[in-house]
Amino acid sequence: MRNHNLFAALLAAFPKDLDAVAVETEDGLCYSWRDLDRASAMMANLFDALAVPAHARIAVQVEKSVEALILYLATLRAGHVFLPLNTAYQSAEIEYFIGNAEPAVVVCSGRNFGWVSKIAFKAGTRHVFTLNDDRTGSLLERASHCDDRHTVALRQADDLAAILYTSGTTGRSKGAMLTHDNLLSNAVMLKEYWGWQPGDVLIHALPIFHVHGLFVAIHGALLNGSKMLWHAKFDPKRVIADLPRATVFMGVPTLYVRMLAEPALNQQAAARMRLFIAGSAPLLIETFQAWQQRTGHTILERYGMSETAMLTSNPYRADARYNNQSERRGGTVGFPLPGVRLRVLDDAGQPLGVDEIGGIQVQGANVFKGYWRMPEKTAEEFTADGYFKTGDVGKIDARGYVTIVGRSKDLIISGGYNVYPAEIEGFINDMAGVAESAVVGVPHPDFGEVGVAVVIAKPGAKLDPDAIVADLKSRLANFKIPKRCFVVPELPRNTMGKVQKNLLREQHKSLFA
Ligand code: MLC
Ligand code: AMP
Repeated sequence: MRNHNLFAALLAAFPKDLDAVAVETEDGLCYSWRDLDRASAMMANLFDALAVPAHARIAVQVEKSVEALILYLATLRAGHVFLPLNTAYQSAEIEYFIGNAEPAVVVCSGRNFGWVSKIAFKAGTRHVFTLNDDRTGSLLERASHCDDRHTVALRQADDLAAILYTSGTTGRSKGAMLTHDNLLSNAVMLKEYWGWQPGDVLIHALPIFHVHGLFVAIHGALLNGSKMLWHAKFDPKRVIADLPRATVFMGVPTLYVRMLAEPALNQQAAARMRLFIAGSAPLLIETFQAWQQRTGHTILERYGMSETAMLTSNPYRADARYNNQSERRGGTVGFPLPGVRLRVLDDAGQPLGVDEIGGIQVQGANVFKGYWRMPEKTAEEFTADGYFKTGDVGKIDARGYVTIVGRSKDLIISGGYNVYPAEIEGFINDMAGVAESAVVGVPHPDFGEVGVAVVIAKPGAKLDPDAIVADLKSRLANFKIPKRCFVVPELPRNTMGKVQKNLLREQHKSLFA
């Protein structure tokens, strides 16, 4: 029987020379392909020895490190479900994810062990390990006693490989269930579409708890047997210094904006590069053009989601198998990728014509299996004929290029991270003296968009905007904190009494100009 385990496909793509460098860190530490194989085997054997039940969730909140990458590979290898968590999440957020996912194993950094283990044990998790970014922690200690050979667990195409939590416009976060086939089919197709070739070297500078850094970047490099230059944290100067040793870079728009602010970025620095890819948030046309002028390279913008991995992409080169277009058009996200069916519909569910704006729906092998233990939410997000409603609003031009013009979901994308206003408003509304609040996204030169909170007080109550922000800071991930907070007498409303967020956005649009 064929093994559909994603790790089996990645392992099969390892180069013949297993002693070649697979990952090089900024300190010059080199991990060979053999190291990735053996270390992931040891961790997978540890999970087997613990008798972790098949298809168990392994929740991970650790700093970026090569060992964290190996933990991801080991989870797949042992046939479990990887559940990555943003390092910025605080206890209330972690408590929800662990309570909802009921992981068999939780891995956290040593400094968080106290509070994370308390939450995990309370939720019934049997094993809590630590993993630090300096190659220490109980996970590595325990795995070091395990055999470094491991037979990859047999998995079906439809078995879960990962759960990624994405917040909802209402209510709590939903865990998007991604199967081995969702991830592998997308990765195999992108390898072809983006022309990965022998000798490619990827600069990996994104976090590894989201689709972009974890799947698009890592699967791309591994499936091509390509070396990764591993940056634990994005630093524009260090990325620019590494460009002459690399050929591929992937980043959210903020990374490009920050690199453009560096005088060292020029044609010479980028001369050896083959491809710059951007996504996760809208890339401003100004950034696209400035990059072209400074480096001579045209950024390839693509569009995806946690629920679907990659959906559309500008072309890498003209290719008769696809659409024969070679132009990477700034401001667009390109064409539906091979195997992805994408349509734009009006509110009544009728298909729209060229350049008409409506809701984007998609279908394909890449589209997730549903939300973890939320069958009603899953049903709501799919149409009767099996298309997933992305919540993005866009149009398709006469040549087939897709443009995202907005979102029907109330969502702010800040520096590539999603922030759901409803979640922040819920926390503010619970504060003493608050009658109501509205959080809106406004343009920001660095993060693209940031949240601004507008709050009204209960009659007689006096509110301090700084105290509201401080309270939020103590409870929520830092990127979710509104960059400004205003206490006002009233919120603009329509005749139905609904808060008019568009007016608030308009009012505050120049705050960070
Ligand atoms: C950091 N801060 C942010 C922020 N990141 N504020 C708003 N939005 C963000 N994204 C704030 C912190 O709260 C803190 O504020 C201050 O900046 C410094 O924090 P830091 O952690 O030192 O920041 P920095 O390292 O500069 O991080 C910026 C960044 C990071 C752009 C490098 O946000 C990042 O790596 N973003 C990439 C996200 C990503 O990978 N997205 C992919 C999603 S997948 P204070 O006040 O506390 O000091 C997806 C699907 C797809 O969407 O299509 O790919
Ligand atoms: P996430 O839930 O973090 O996976 O975020 C997915 C969302 O990011 C999508 O639904 C889009 O709104 C947005 N997104 C991703 N790529 C792009 C892009 N290239 N341009 C505009 N928005 C994007």
